[in-house]
Amino acid sequence: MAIQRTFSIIKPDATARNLTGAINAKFEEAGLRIVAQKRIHLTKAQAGEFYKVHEARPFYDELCSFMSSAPIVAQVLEGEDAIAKNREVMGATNPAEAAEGTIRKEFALSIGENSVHGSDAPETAAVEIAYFFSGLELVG
Ligand code: DAT
Ligand code: MG
Repeated sequence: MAIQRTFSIIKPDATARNLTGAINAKFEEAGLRIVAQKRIHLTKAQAGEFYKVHEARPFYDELCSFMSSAPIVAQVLEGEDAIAKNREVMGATNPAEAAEGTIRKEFALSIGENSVHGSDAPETAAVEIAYFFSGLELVG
């Protein structure tokens, strides 16, 4: 597997509890390099656009309200097999099902307020990176 890039978000529940550094340490310990990073406060419309794929789901409105409730940290992580590796470090969507040592097991509050987002495939990673960053902001 070659070097890949994936898109990551440290979500409002985590920035609010000052967990950015602790979560970044998990990424770096796993061999993921943070090649771009910025703290921003999304509008509900911007969160809605990002999560458009979930538009029809019953939790969509709640998800968009949560994602715009406080600042997020948007990131690009780079490394060997970065998409799958990041999903592994994140843990399952529902923290009750997340493996020991994962970010969601240690920090998530609930299935909705689950501390991190990570791309699920190369195609979504490319779209998500481009939504938040220009090429000039990616510093490998
Ligand atoms: P993931 O973030 O693990 O890729 P997903 O893409 O299925 O999970 O869902 C996106 C986000 O939506 C998830 O991180 C939290 C929220 N979510 C998912 N399922 C939910 C549910 N049953 N109730 C409330 N929020 C949910
Ligand atoms: Mg997802």
